[in-house]
Amino acid sequence: MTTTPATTAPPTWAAVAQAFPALRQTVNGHRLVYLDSAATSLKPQAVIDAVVEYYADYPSNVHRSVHTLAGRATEAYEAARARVAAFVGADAQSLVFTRGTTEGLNLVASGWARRHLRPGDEILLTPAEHHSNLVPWQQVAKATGARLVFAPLTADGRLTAEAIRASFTSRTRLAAVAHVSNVLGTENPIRELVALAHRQDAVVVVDGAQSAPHLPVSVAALGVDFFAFSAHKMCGPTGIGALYGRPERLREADPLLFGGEMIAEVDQEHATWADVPYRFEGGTPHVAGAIGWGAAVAFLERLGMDHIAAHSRALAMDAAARLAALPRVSVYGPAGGRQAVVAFNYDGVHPHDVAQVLDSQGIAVRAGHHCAQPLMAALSIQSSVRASFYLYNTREDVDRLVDGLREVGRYFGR
Ligand code: 7TS
Repeated sequence: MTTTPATTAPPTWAAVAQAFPALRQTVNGHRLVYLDSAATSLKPQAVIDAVVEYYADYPSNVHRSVHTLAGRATEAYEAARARVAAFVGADAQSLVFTRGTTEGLNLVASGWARRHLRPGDEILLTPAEHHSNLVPWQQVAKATGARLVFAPLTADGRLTAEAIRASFTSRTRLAAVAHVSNVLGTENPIRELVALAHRQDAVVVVDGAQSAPHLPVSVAALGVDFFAFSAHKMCGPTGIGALYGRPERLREADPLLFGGEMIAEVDQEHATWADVPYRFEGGTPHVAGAIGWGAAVAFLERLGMDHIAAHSRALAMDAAARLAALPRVSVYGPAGGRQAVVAFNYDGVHPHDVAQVLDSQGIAVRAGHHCAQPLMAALSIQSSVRASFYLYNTREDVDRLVDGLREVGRYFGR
């Protein structure tokens, strides 16, 4: 985690919550407690307004027409790129807009790895990866003859620098690891990974889906080659995300989509590509999404990422400790050090039933395998319940979750 000292007092989080219209409703007769932000976050009014303003006032395509509305749309789209790039410590020219983390990881897998990996090369992963950072590499391995290698986790689910060192070989050409786990909330030692990888020119791909919303991130300070993240988990619209890539790596990659707006010159038989990042943005992009994401980043920056990191961490740590103290509840992951998420099970009650009883009390959680089936296998479980916290949650929400679980016990007579 890149920490810069907080220069301002933390916001009043209960007041921050008022910026989110979705929280003004009751669900099943109760004030909504939204604990599913790892799946997608709620959206503040400022983001909704930015999207509405685009559609109402200047709903034009970008990078083509010369009329006034088109100019305004292009300017807003590119301003959003600059803002999102700066948010993760990158230059605008190294930030490709995608549909989300999944597309960004696929772009690296199909565009870069398929072209550069050879039989016998190794791709280093962990057993805790989201399927979006696993399945694309399985496909690359099948297509190129490269081999998947998994760095082991500790018994409590952590990835240590020692485990990375022990799993790295002279054949490792690429490592793809989540910055923060979407199930355990653990933060992985990316700098150590980068230091090892770059000694032998191996490429480091970071899945930032769960870190960008919560931690101050600097891709420059981390030194990663690629970093993929999604707007919708950080107060922005769905359907848009970004892939940061070191410009020289981006230039080594093939585009995923071919067509309009990604070319330099085209004749009947051939085409050449526009420079990065535009060669990866064929077709009309998600203009409203980018503009809304820019507004989301402005919203997060106003609150301060250090404050947000401390807040979501404190809530998750508090919830983990209080849930672990309940009879029949098992919490997964390390006791210390988790960011924003708590996965758990209630002994003898299926996670979906737990989620249903919580929902009947207006508490939204996710139950299932969380798109991390290999991790479920490593934990010797099929599935779990997951509560995930963000900047609009408060201690009162943790109280509601704990009370809700007591109700689960009463409901199922346990
Ligand atoms: N990587 C991680 C670590 C994630 O948590 C997710 C989404 C993705 C990749 C994929 O992101 P997308 O925006 O392309 O869909 N995670 C979850 C989750 O934990 N529950 O629902 C979606």
